[in-house]
Amino acid sequence: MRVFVATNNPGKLRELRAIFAGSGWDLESYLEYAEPDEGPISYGDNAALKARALRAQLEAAGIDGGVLGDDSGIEVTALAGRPGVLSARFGGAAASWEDRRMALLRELASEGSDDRSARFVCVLHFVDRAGREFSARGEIRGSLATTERGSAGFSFDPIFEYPPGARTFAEFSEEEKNAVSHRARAAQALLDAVRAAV
Ligand code: ITT
Repeated sequence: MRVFVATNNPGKLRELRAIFAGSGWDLESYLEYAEPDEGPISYGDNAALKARALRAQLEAAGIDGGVLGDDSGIEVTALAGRPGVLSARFGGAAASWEDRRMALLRELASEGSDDRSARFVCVLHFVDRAGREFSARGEIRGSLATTERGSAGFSFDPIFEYPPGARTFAEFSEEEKNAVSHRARAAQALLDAVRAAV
């Protein structure tokens, strides 16, 4: 099945392609995808917004296929779950991935808490060719490292230790991350839901 992914994040796209490999879903990007303005409300709303926006853009271009939106984030317990749904913009619109990681570690340090626990959350929203909609969520609990380590993955991966105190996601191979990640868990739940509905 041909499925277009509503993302401009190459790290997500690469992971989703690998996760869905062998599922019968053939994930493609749409270069002209214009992302909608995300809201601060929920991962589910944002994932749906992205998928529906891409669906409308594909329809306008006369292209047929399913669409998949991913909204995700990192939630730090000692920061009351921040940055959460605002993770992509944490530290300001112009910040680099490294700036964002450093800003998060600084914010946790200034909180003065010993609790370094954190989780990644992902919601995937799928709209099939007939317009039926499915949504699924995945999460993974770990902890924040004190300094970044590793060079794989993207964004917050170099400071996310899984399990707590062990390697960071940026020290995992892509296969290792995709075996346990929030995104992989959401994908499995989504495939189960879609297959159950057929
Ligand atoms: P699109 O909206 O174009 O898909 P985005 O990066 O803006 O890309 P989100 O709004 O969903 O996507 O923000 C998710 C952010 O959460 C992402 O930019 C990272 O900072 C963080 N994040 C999510 N999953 C992650 C992962 O697996 N590894 C590292 N950081 C992750």
